[in-house]
Parts: sequence; C-alpha cells; structure tokens
Amino acid sequence: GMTAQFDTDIITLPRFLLESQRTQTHSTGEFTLLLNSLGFAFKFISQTIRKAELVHFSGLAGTNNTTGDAQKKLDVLGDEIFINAMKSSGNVKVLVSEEQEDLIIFPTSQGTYAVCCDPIDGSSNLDAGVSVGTIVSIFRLKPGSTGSIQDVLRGGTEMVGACYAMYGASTHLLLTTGNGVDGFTLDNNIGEFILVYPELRLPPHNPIYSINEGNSYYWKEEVKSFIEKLKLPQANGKPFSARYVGSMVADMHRTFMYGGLFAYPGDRKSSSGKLRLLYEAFPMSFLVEQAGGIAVNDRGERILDLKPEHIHDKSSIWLGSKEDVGMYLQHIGKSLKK
Ligand code: P6P
Repeated sequence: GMTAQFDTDIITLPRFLLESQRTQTHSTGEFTLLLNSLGFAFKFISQTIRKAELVHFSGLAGTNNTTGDAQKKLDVLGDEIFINAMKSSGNVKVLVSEEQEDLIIFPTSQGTYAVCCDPIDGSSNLDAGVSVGTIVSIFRLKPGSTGSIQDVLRGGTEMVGACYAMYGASTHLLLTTGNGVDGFTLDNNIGEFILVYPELRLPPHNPIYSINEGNSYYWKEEVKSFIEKLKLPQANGKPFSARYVGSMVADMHRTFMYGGLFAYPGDRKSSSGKLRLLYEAFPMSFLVEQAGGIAVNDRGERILDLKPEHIHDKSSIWLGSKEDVGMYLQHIGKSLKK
C-alpha cells in the first residue's frame, strides 16, 4: 500500500487563493485579500480559545448579547478579534455579527464586500471543551452602494462566498466561492491552513440524523413522524444512528465528513426554529449545496432562495446528504425544485 509520504509541495490557503484568483480573468485581488484576512481571524480566534482556559477566560462575561444569550468572555473576545480583522482588511464595508444588535459600517473603508458572521458559534459548549466554530457568509456590495443594510438583506443565491472554521482537536476550515468546497487543516507549527480535502463532496447517504430530541414535545406532527420513521429498521435492516453535539459547526463538520442529515426545525415555541439565516443557515447551506447536498426549511423551500427581512432573522433548516434530506422532502410530499 501507499507508504506515508512526506509532502514537500503543500498547498497553503494563500497559495490556494492565489492559484484560484489566477483562474478569474477580471479579478482585482480584493476577494483574495478578504479571504486571507478571514484565515488570519480564524487562526487568531483558534489560538485565543486554546489559551483561554489557561488565562481564566472561560466562563461568563456577565453581559448578554442582543438576543439575550448570556455572553461568554470568549464570545466578546472572538467578536472583537473578528471585527478588527475585517476592519483592518480594508476590503469589508459592511459587517453583521451575531454579537452586534446593529449592522456595522466601516466609515473610512473603501471595501466592496459585506460579511455576516457568528464569531463563536456553539459557545455555550465552550466550558465543556466541545468543538465550537466561526461561520461566515460573504456578499459583494450592491452596484453603486456605499454600504447599507440593503447590502445584507439579500437572497441566499447572492452570496459570493461562505466558510466555517471549526476549533476542534485540529482547526479545520471549509470554504466555497461557488466552485465546489475545499477543506483545510491548520498546521500550528507553520501557522498556515493546509489543503487536505480538495473538491470535498458530501456522501449521498449515511444513516445518521442530528437533531435535538429534547424539543420533540413541541415539534409539528410531520417532524415527529419523520424522526420516528428514521428509528425503524431501514432497507438495510438497521435504524438511523443519532448524533447531536449541540454546536452547529461540530454537527455540520461531521455531516461533511460522514454524511447524514442535520435539522433544527421550527416548533410551537419558535416557528422559525433557532438558527439564524444570514450567518448560520445561509453559509452552511451554500457549502452543503456546493458539496452536492440539499438545504431546505420545514416547508421544503430551498434555504438559498429565502431572503431575510431583518439581519438576525431565523429559519428552520434541514440540510445534509441528498438522499437523507430527500427522505424528509418525500415525507412532507415535496420534491426539491432546483
Ligand atoms: P440547542 C449553539 O448555541 C447553536 O446556536 C448552534 O451552534 C447549535 O446547533 C444550536 O444552537 C443548538 O441549540 O437548542 O439544541 O441547544
């Protein structure tokens, strides 16, 4: 078999981005600079999280964010790191963060991009040592825009890029700019993300479902009956397996690696569920579709066809392997209209 070879020609994120840029005839290089700034932000947040326990930065900040979530010290730190990285990049004009009630517009920036992010998604798990992550969606400013809320209240199909970093045993980065998904792993010694999963594709099926069953009392009937159906022996004689971390980036990274389906449906407590459209559902759905999967809401509508009215709007979501999310669509009598 293959002997473990020492790779003397590794592809770092900067090299990958420059090689991608060269394939774009009219590129100004701005997008490349923005993506490199994102890579820096992820490296900085990664190091900060790993040090946090040692410098007593775990635990609560004693403040609440806009939606009332008790902020962890790292939520605040991660948000400041991210905002500073986007401001100093010079390529970002408009920024939406889960931790900021209002839109941020960088007054002196000549940037032509709008970025929406959840700086530390899953932070309620931080003190338990569970993997958390940063999720990002990228829009180009509308033609002629000098930066306004209209640059981010857009349809999901207007995204020009999406990525997440997961701070787990290793730090992983999955990125799409509309031509497939590429996965990188941070080499802490070099301080670079290294291309490890080029042209990553979601397995079309894996009998894994990922949902918080603690909400099942509040689910609609069709959600309850669908999840019960997955617990019965399938064609291969075995039921689906349940896997739920409670940190979207961790649950979605497993889905990209192994396949299966993740869902956060609406319920009687919140008809649009819990996950935010601009910086959780949109970027994860763009990545899933680019990897050959499906991303829809409870009604079977394509997530990327939705459009937020407010920057913190939520959406119910079912996403992952084509066949498995396809089973949900079949269950509710829908077929995915591409
Ligand atoms: P629940 C984390 O707080 C988060 O925003 C996502 O990362 C995660 O998928 C979801 O909420 C978990 O929510 O209600 O299952 O604890």
